[in-house]
Amino acid sequence: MRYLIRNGKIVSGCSVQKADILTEGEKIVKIGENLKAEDAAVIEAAGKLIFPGFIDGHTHFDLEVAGTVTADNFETGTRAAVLGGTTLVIDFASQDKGGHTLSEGLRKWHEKADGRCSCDYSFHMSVVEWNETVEKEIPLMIREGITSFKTYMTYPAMMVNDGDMYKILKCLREYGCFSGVHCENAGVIDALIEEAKKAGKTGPENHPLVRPDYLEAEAVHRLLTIAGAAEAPAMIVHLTNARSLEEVRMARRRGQVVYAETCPQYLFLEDSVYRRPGFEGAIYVCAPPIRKKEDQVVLWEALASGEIQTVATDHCTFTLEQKALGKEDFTRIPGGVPGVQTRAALIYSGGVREGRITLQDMCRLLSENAAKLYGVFPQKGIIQEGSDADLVIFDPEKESVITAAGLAHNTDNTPYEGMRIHGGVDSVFLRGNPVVQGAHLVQEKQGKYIYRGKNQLLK
Ligand code: DUC
Ligand code: ZN
Repeated sequence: MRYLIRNGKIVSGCSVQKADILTEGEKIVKIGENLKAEDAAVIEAAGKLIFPGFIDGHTHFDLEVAGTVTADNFETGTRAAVLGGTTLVIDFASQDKGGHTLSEGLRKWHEKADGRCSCDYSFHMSVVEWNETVEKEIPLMIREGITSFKTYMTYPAMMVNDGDMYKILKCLREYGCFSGVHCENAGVIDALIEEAKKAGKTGPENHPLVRPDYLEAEAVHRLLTIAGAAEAPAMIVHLTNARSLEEVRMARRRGQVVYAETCPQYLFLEDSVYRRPGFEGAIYVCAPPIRKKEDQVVLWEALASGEIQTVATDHCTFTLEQKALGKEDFTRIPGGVPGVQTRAALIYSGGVREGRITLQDMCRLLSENAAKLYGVFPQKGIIQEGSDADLVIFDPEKESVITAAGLAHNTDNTPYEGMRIHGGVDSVFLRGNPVVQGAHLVQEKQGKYIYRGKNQLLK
């Protein structure tokens, strides 16, 4: 099938240009002015922006957290994703602790995802235990299309010690791969939790107090010291605050290669949400926690300057009933917020329209940089001849109000409830297939597993 998308403004990481796009099968075959293709279905996109399909490099679907399982699985999560303009999600497959292999983790994640996805999907691999067997599996992971890994400095079920972190980063560097790292100081957080509990503090307002910004910044500093010793690149996932960003800057000044990701919850919300009446603060419990207004300002500046490379979501959803598992004890509230469907509209509305970033920045932050970093460029992340026809027709004038009920995700809450948004997704093509039309999902489960190559962001 051929489609001719006419008169839209094509956004790339360096330009915005009016042109027509001709797709054939899964690919973009021609871009130019006044294209003619008699056998192609014509889509009129005058007044619309056309982005390369957005890439969300940080989702958690069908994941066990704190004795429960995320409300979204791959079926519901990717439906929400594609309605929000995301054509590729990269979820975190995980090794289990207790002598398990990466291959077992990968098999599990394929079982969760295969045949269920409405957008393309790929996996990072979380390494939670390091030994010679695991080390030998790295080439196999690369052959399986996994070139980015994840390590944790917090969470007992996931964290590795500093020595193993060093060994992992060094090994990954040798294979031309890297790890995204969750940076928080686990030991001091545990001590603060113990103190809070002893003092009878049980509500969600305590969540940001036991996970303060400086304990994230300390972990970023330690991680980057370890990465420096290993002479390895590193990525800070969900960076939330000014102090952590300063650590990234210092490491870069020392000549290190450091990538950084942030998420909409850190750009649009402030920590007063945890003090909302009743148990409402639980909706916003995620780790690291939501920070202060001053941090938001610094993060937006870092997006505009290119110091932060990508905005992902850390989509990890729980219903209010699940959040209530922590009604008597805030440390039992399952951590995570939804975001996979609202990311692009939020970034356009609050970022581009508010003059904080440009359209080109938005394209780099939501699509192009992630495609390069995660080794799928130029198959994805750019609108050019030969690339996958992953296209988002975006209406810059659409107005809406975000409500949990209006989203396709499988949960009854959103941290952006009631927020007015200017701009939204109209249609989405997934590898040449119109899967969203007029903001409605018209084809499901067309997603395929994407084998990824090595990071190209430095080139
Ligand atoms: N943080 C969360 O809040 N949820 C899932 C994983 C994470 O790092
Ligand atoms: Zn996460």
